[in-house]
Amino acid sequence: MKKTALITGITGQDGAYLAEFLLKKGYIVHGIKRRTSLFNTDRIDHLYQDPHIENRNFILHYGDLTDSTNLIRIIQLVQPDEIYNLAAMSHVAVSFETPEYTANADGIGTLRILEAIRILGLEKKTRFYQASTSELYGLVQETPQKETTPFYPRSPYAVAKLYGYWITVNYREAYGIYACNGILFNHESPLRGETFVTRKITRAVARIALGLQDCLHLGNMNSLRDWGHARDYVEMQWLMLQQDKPEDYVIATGVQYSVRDFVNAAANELGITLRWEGEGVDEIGIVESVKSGSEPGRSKELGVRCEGDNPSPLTSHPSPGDIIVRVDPRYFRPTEVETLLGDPTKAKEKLGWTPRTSFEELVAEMVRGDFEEAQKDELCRRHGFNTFNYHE
Ligand code: NDP
Ligand code: GDR
Repeated sequence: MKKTALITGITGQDGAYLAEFLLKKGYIVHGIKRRTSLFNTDRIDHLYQDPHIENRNFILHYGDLTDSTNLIRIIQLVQPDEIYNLAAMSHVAVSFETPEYTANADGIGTLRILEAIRILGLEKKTRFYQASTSELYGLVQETPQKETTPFYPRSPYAVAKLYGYWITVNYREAYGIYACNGILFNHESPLRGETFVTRKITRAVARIALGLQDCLHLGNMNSLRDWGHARDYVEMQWLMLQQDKPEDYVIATGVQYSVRDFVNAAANELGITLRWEGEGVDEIGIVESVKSGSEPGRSKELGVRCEGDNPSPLTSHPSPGDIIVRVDPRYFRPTEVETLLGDPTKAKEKLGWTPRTSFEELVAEMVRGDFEEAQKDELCRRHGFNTFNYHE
């Protein structure tokens, strides 16, 4: 018998990787997508199956975490063996602007699914994964952070996720539901949303290299994160639901870099030179010039010229000294999470966790993806079509 999984947030970064992973494992995958005025299924279009054929193994339903009756109906219809609750308003900075909605979707949304499992009498059948987050640690009480580290959330997003975390624990203890929290640290990929810092950086660096953008505006350059690859992390989400006993796990690489390190690594990939300007830069005493450390062969392979190469007639490579990274306080958060570093020992021991992708490989893959996209935009521009400058 094939297993059936239901993924909320299937149109997001993790939803797309997880759906692909479960389909390869032979699952029938159902997903909940929101109705939007423009198509929002770019990340999963390659999995799409004609709804008119029989025995599909990839099926989408319209739904929303703020709508209980809709969730109950879908769960009743699907009778899932596993539910992965990945849907959320997942942007920390935006949660300060939409705190009530964030609480509703990310906090109460989790309760709605757990209640649906209970109302439908699926407590013994359906296993539940909750997308918890390292943001729960917020103002960190211990470094590195592990499963027993006390929480101190620092944003409406993190506070909503705190509710999601504890209601998952409570339903496990109260009703015997196989329910787990994955406390995942930041994970990125070429599918990452364009307004999260890593993707904003790789996209901007690629566009700057091709003359499509002239400046990357960032907020806190000094915040430290433990960044892994989403493809590696979704496998752990699945593994958590395959154990004898439901438990909560930290998933992290155990290695930490700053936002500034990420910018440098991305610029290095393309062999471009950076200068920094703005508030916060002085804290470490620089307007910094970062000389490319990438091999010339690699830059050539990507089609970007390093400093000193002949200018191509097709691109407007920034000249040395151009300011292309500027710190802009508008991206500072009312309360910031300055540092996060995970201790994944439990996941290593019990789930056999080893992150497969290094920081350098992650950055390289993201830059390459965005460079290919930027090349398409540059082609459009050359043929007289407009391309927008950049997302904030
Ligand atoms: P994304 O922002 O890429 O995806 C979020 C998904 O949730 C999208 O499919 C989005 O739909 C959907 N969604 C948002 N609001 C609702 C709603 N009200 N009802 C139904 N669906 C909704 O996030 P990620 O894939 O990066 O993250 C997946 C989960 O993991 C999230 O819960 C996030 O908070 C959590 N997390 C992420 C980490 C990371 O580093 N990526 C780390 C730790 C936790 P649409 O496409 O229409 O916007
Ligand atoms: P985060 O990710 O808040 O950790 O939440 P994000 O990439 O948004 O920020 C990481 C750090 O970079 C700093 N920063 C900027 N961030 C953004 N978005 N844009 C900027 O211009 C910028 N400049 C500096 C931030 O201040 C922050 O310190 C992500 C989300 O995926 C959550 O859903 C998830 O729970 C956590 O990771 C773990």
